[in-house]
Amino acid sequence: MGRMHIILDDITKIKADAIVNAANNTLLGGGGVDGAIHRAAGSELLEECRKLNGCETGRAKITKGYNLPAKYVIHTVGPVWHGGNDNEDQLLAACYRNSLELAIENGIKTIAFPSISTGVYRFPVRRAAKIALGEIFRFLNGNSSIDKVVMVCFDEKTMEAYVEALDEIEEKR
Ligand code: AR6
Repeated sequence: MGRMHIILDDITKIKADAIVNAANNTLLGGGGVDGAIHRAAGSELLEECRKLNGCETGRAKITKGYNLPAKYVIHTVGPVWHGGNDNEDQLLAACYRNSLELAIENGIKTIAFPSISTGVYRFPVRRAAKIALGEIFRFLNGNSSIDKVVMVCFDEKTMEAYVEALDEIEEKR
């Protein structure tokens, strides 16, 4: 297991250097985890987000965490699921990779991710879990400056998908 952890929790409660937000292209808030993060962080988060001019799908931008226990929020935009032939897998992997790269640039050592794209954006969760963990492990193998990555699952079904994906990766080792 090492630096990778999977937990069942509410990401707005996590005390890490950064939590990741599954945002949309406007970065101006929404439902799901995005809504929860904006509510918990307070209106200053939206004020800072307004200055960022949105974010492309697969890319990431950073803000402060304001009233959150986390110091920073890394906002990334996952792909909307259109059946799998619209570059969804590559864009989802890019979300994790670009978020981790931004973390390193900002001296972040502990980071928590939600299950990007598997809510409102309808990406199949088992497929998303394999891509997420594969990308995180690939990144950790090449970077020693990140101490801890936590996948924060909000429901049992999501938790099961990520635990299964982790088991599969560990069996291959
Ligand atoms: N902590 C951790 N995970 C959560 C929380 C929470 N507090 N709340 C929800 N989740 P979603 P997406 C889980 O829909 O699919 C927004 O409107 C949720 O159960 O939040 O990337 C944005 O503005 C699911 O497993 O994000 C975009 O428009 C996972 O987070 C759009 O939704 C992702 O679900 C993005 O859709």
